[in-house]
Amino acid sequence: MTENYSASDIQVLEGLDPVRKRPGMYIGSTDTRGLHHLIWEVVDNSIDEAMAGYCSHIEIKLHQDNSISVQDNGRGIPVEKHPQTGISTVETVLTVLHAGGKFGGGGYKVSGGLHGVGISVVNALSTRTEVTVERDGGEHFVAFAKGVPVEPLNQTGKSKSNGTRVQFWPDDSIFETTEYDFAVIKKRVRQQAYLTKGITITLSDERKHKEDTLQFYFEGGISSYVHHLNEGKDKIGPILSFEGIMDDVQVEIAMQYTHEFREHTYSFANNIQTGEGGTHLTGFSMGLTRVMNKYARENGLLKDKDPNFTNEDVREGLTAIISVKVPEPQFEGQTKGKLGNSEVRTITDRIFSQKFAEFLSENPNEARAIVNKSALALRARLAARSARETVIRKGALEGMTLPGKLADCASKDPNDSEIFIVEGDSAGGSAKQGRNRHTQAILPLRGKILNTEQSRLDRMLANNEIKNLVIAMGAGIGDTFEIEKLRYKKIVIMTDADVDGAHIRTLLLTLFFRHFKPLVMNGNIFIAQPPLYKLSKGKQTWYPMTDEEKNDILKDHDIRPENIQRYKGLGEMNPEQLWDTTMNPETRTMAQVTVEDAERADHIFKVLMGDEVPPRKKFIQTHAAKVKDLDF
Ligand code: 0RA
Repeated sequence: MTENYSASDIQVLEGLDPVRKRPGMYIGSTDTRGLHHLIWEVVDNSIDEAMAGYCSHIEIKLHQDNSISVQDNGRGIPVEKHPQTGISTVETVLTVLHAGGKFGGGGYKVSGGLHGVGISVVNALSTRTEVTVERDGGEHFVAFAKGVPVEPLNQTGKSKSNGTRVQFWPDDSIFETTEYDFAVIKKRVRQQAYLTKGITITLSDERKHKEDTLQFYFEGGISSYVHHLNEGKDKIGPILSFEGIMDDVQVEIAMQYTHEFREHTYSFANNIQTGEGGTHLTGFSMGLTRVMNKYARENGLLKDKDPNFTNEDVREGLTAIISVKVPEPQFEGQTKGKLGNSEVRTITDRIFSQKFAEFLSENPNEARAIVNKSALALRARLAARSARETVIRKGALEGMTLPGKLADCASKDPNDSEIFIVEGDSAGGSAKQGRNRHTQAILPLRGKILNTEQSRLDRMLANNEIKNLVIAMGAGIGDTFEIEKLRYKKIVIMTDADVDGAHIRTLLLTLFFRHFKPLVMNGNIFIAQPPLYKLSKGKQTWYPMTDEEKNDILKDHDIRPENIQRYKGLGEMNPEQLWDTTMNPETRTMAQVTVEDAERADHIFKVLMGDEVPPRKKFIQTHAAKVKDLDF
């Protein structure tokens, strides 16, 4: 370190020390999510540069040593001395918290904001960070270790171009893992490319022997996104796109109806996905409902006796992307995934409804097709309600007599109660004997439960296995579902480690995903992880859950082939083994089911459960061996 740096070192320590002490405060967590956060942080800076109109290419590389580099052809981070810190702007941006755009002078018109913690956080959490800036005719280089400059800013050559390259090596003493997931990155990069018109992003993975390079460029921006989401679906009308600016808030919407039942709406604020929605989504929804009702009434598509479309009616079969750019975004909610700026609601509503109403009145044929889709939804809703009322009147869920097949637990406190949904009566028998009777209930399911993808509530409740499950859970179903009444905090799916087991598990997940989504969101659903093998030698026994684990044990211990048992089903385990390996809360591993990626889950459910057989067949053939991973 040179003398020049003594003054700034103090600042660096003051600046970034808290980040290393409490990384979770800045990037959420130090697990794989937190790790990926580092990339988003760096890429978002380049995207900001693109949104400001200065950058057309971003190149992301995953290197063999698990470092990442992100290169852009933006203006380059300024290298001259920063008036407020006395050190160069590039070092300021890298070593002072929250010194992203603000310190740049001029900054960006709109910036990410959600992550927005700045590149300095990435720097603090990396063993090494290298920054190369091309700007003002020169190429400049600076390097840091754990946030502290170790190679001072230096001009390393001449350059006629502009841009910034950041490469960082995440600190493995901070992160639980430093292994990046290409699929996760790919998905997000694709999304960013859709949202930033005209940008080209390349992504390459050099960690594998075979280099993998992808390039994303979408001429049509979010309309291309809708096109992609609706691929293979039966569409109603063209992709509609609307945009406008009001009070510095920029609104872009692309949408298209399909003959599906489900809705696929994704909203973004400043290119950040708002998974919990917010004012932009509310504005859009309100506008959509109002315009559709008005058009339907004025054109006789809704009769006097018909009730109005609800918001759900007009969203059935809709695929839409709502993207807004807000100068000072406020993110709220549990995961900061909800846009809070109240002015955005009226702005989105106004821009959208005016243009959408215009479209409807100018295109009567398309308008009729779209409105009729909502009318169908309305009728189905009324029919389903009356069917449900009939079912409930007939007492399907009434009395709440617990099903005979349920071996309930003694505890009545949901917080320490669990229910195991077990495939087959024989495994059910073992589980009943092996369980902790005080806290664990067992519900055996026979055969394949009903395919719930397409079925309506009334039909589902006519199915005994499902009815048993619904009654056992005790919280109702559909829009009468009350999570507070849930009788078990943990609902554990326990199926065999074979293709049938995977099928039943997927069926159950579909059921939960479609009809008990709050349970999935709330983290109540688990998948038991029974072992694949039993290995024994003398008095020692091992229960490896994967082939790798088995091989590792075989490497270290001389085990005779006769002492390797592969479990084909849960039924092969005696009650004690089942308890020891799979059910005992002290020793078991369970996978918690999350809707981390609702879109992906949705897709898998659709392929596996939808009425088109060929894709399902192909999917199962391709993934049979790793179906478990794919579920979640
Ligand atoms: C501060 C000010 C300016 C640009 C940037 C930062 C900048 C940061 C990053 C991070 C990755 N790529 C980047 N590109 C640019 C504006 C400088 C000017 O006014 O010329």
